[in-house]
Amino acid sequence: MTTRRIETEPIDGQKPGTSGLRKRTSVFMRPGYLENFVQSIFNAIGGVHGKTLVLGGDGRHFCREAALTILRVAAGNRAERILVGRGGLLSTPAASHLIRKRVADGGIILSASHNPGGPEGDFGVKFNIANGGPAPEGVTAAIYGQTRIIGEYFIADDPGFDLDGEAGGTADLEGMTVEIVDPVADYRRLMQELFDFDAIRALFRTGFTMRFDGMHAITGPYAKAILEDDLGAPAGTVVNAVPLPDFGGGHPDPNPVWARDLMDLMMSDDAPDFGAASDGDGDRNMIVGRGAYVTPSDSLAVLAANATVAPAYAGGLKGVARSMPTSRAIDAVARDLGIDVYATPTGWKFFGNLLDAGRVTICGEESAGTGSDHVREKDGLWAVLLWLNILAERRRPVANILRAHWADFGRHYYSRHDYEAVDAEAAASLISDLRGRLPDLPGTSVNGMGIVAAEDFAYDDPVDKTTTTGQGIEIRLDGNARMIFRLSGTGTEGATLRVYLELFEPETDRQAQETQAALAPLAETASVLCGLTERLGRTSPDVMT
Ligand code: VG1
Ligand code: CO
Repeated sequence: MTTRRIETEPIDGQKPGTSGLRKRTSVFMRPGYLENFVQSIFNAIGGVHGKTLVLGGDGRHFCREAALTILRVAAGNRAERILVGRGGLLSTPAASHLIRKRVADGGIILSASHNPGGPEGDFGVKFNIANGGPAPEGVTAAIYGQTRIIGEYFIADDPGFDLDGEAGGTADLEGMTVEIVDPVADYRRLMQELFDFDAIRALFRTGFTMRFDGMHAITGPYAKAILEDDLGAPAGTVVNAVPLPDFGGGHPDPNPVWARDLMDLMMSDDAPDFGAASDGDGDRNMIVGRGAYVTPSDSLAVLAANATVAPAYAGGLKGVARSMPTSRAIDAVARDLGIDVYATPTGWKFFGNLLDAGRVTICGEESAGTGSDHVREKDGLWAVLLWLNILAERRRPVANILRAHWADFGRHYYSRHDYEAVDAEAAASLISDLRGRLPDLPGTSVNGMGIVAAEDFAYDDPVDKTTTTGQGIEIRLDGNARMIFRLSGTGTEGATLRVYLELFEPETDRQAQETQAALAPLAETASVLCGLTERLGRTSPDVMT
C-alpha cells in the first residue's frame, strides 16, 4: 500500500459556520472535495503527524464512504491513531466525550445536524478540538484560509477497511492505527455517572410512561441502550430508533413542526407522561409533557433551577450561559441562585472557554441545545435524562413543574420565526440597513411599541479576551420585550432570516396564553421595523418554534 500526493485546486469552500461546513451531499461527493476540505483542516492545525483523532458521524447518506476516505487522508498525513465509531457512527456528544476521555488531539464529526440527509439532502464536516468542543473562530478561519490556497492532498490507497469490525479491534493503515470503538459504550457509562439511575428506574417501575423519538437518526441506539436497557423503560418506548441514511425522508429536527407525530401524541388523550426527541447528530433535544410543550429556553431554565437533584450537579452550579437570542428565563434562575449568567453569540463553540475555565456548569440555546460541563457539545439525551431525574424526584407532571416555575420566576413567552431560503442579498441588506438605523431607534416607537435600546451584538470573551462582532441585532422594547434579527449560519440554500421574539410576563394570571397569540403584536412590530414583506416578499414565517 502506498500514499499518494494528489495535486488539487482551491475548493469552493466557505467559512465553516456555527457548526462546521455544510453543503449539499452532492457537493461533498464531488471528486476530491471532501479530501480537499479534510486536508485543509489538517493544514490549518499544523498537520496531524503523530496525532490521535476521533472520527464518526450520524449515519446519513455518504457518511460511511466519507469516513473511509478520511481514514485514508489521515493515514496519508501520518496521523498516529484514529478512533472510529463502529459503522462510522458517533453522535456529536459521544464524539466530544471520546475526544476528552481518550485525550485525543481532536475529532471529525460527519453530520449536517438537523438538516435532511440523502443524495438530495445535506452533508457536513465538523472539526472539534482537543477539549472536545467545536473549533473556535480562529481555527475555522484558518481552515477556510487553507481551502483558498490548497494545492495538494495526501491520501493512502484504498485499504478496503472494515468499519463494522469488532469494537476494540485495531488495524494498521500505512503505519496509522485505526481502532474501532463501540459508539454507545463510553457515553452510556458517562450518563450512569451523572444521573441517579436508581431513582429513574424506580420512576419507570411506578408505571411512568414515555416516548422517545429517535427520528431515524443517531440517537436511537443510545436511547434504546440507556432508556430501555438500563432504566427499564418498556420496550417500544424508543421509536424510529434505527439510524437511516435519509432519516426516513424526514427532517431530523426535534421541534413541534418536524417532530409532528410526537407532538400530536403528546397533545392527545393517549399521551404518555413524557415525550422527547433528538436531532440528526444527537446534540439537540425536544421536551414535551402530556399536553405541555416545553420551549428550549424554558427547559434550560427548569433544568438549571432543579439540577441539584442529579448527583453530578448536587454541589450546585458554578454559573450558567445562554446564547444571546435565548430567552432570559435562565437569567431569572441565575439571579435567584446568586450565580453568573453569560450571554454568548449563537453556536456552541462560544461556551467552550467558559466551560473550560470552570465559570459555568450548564448552558443552552433557544434552538433546542442544552448541555453541561460533562462534554463540550450540546447533548440531547443528557437533557432528557436530567428531566427524567427531576421527574423521578418531584413526581409531578411536566405541565405542573412548568407552571410552578413560571409562578416563581415569571414567564418568558418566546418564539423564533424563520424565513427560509430567502434571497441572500435582500436578507443581507435588510440586516445592514437595520444596523445602520440602530443609533436612531432608541426613544422612537414602532407599531405603537417604544424602543428602549438597540444594539448590534458583539461578544467579548471573558476568558481569551477575543471580540466577536455582528452577532445579531437586538432591540429591547417597553414592557421587558425583546426582538432579535439574525441570519443563519447553517442553511445551505439562499439565506435564512431568524427573528427571535421574547415577552416577559410576571403576572401568574396572564401566563396561560398561547405563545404565538401572546407574541403576535411583537411579531407585527418586528415585521414593520425591518420591512420584512417589502424586502423579502414574505408575509409569514416558514417555521415558528
Ligand atoms: C443553528 C442554531 C444554533 C446552533 C446551530 C448548530 O445555527 O440557531 O443555535 O448552535 O444551528 O446546531 P444558525 O446559524 O443556523 O442559527 V446543530 O444541532 O446544527 O449542531
Ligand atoms: Co445537531
